[in-house]
Amino acid sequence: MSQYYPLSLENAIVYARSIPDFFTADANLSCEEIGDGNLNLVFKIEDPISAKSLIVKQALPYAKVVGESWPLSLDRARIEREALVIQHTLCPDLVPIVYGGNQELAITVMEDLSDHTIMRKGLIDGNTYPRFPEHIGRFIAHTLFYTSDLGMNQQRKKEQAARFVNPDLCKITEDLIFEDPYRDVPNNDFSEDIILEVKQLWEDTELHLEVALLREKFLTHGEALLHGDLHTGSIFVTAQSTKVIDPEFAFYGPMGFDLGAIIANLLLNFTAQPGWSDNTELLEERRQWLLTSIKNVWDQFENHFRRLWNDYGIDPISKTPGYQNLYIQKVLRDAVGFAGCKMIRRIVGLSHVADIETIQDDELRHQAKVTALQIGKALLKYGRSTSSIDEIIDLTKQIVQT
Ligand code: SR1
Ligand code: MG
Repeated sequence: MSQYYPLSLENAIVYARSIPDFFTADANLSCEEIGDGNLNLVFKIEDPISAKSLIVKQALPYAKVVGESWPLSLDRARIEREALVIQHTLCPDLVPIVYGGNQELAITVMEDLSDHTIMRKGLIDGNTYPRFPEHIGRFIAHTLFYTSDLGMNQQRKKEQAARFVNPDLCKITEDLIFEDPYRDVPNNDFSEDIILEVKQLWEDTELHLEVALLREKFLTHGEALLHGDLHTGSIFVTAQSTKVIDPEFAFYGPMGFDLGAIIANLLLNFTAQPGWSDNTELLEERRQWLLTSIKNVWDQFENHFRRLWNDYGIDPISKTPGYQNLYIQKVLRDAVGFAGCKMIRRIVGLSHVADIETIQDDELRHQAKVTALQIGKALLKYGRSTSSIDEIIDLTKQIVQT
């Protein structure tokens, strides 16, 4: 029988004390539940005397954002914990340390990152993060390369892929990103002011074809171990540091998916900027920083990935002239298409982004949604023809100029 129960503040403290060599036995620990995500409980436990702290994260057996009517497997806590350990091994400076965990209680205990800010909030507050493109480009390159057939033993990769079969969380993505926004279903969540744009989306079969091709890749292309939900709410930042958290959607999927998530979320913030920048000069400056960051993320990813391939590729046939270029081109095209899907889902489907939703002015909020849909559709339609990231930057600029 399952031993699972949702932790109270007191239980979380008891559990935190069981982590060896962290808190002293006489520490007077405090605990608060700080989770603001859609799916889990997150407790911060602190010793006010030593100022040492850690996080106890517990998966709930249902989606918190919807309620008990949407059951979810607790195995996602194991998947998240194991993904964090792999990602930390590959990028120790970019992923929190895991101190422990408990399978039955669906708990992971990890490093507290309270000195960092969630990137989405930091961007809304107008901050910039100069080291972010190198950090996230390197994170994506290393985690994808070393978990793919290019960088790890191919038989071991199959065994690893089996440990990351993640049906419940993939089903959320399949529904919320690749299906619901393109048809009239109750699960959608959009404001009445964009009903015309949404109806156009439902009727646009040229667009649906692109979504179907990307959905097929998501369902069938197990290229590498993805983070699976790499939006700016899954990233902690300071000016100097970047930490990637929350890989509970991890599974073996197409490499472009994680890159697409980063591109989409920077572009969603880009579309929201008129709601946050109170003069034209600041607006232009902020938007330029976001577009330059998208380019730099891609360039950093590509440079790191090519270097890993050339220096650490394990497979002689992958050194065949021309193969690497075609592979990188495929990843770029997929990333652009997935970015389009991920922008559209945040406007039409369940679970929106604060960058847009918290804009106070109704007209500016409306405009941000319309622009996000325009860019998302353009990325989807252009995705399969993309040959450089610069084209995506130009496409975005053209859309906001017209
Ligand atoms: C029901 S979960 C909604 C969304 O939150 C997560 O962060 C994922 O993006 C998911 O699609
Ligand atoms: Mg999350």
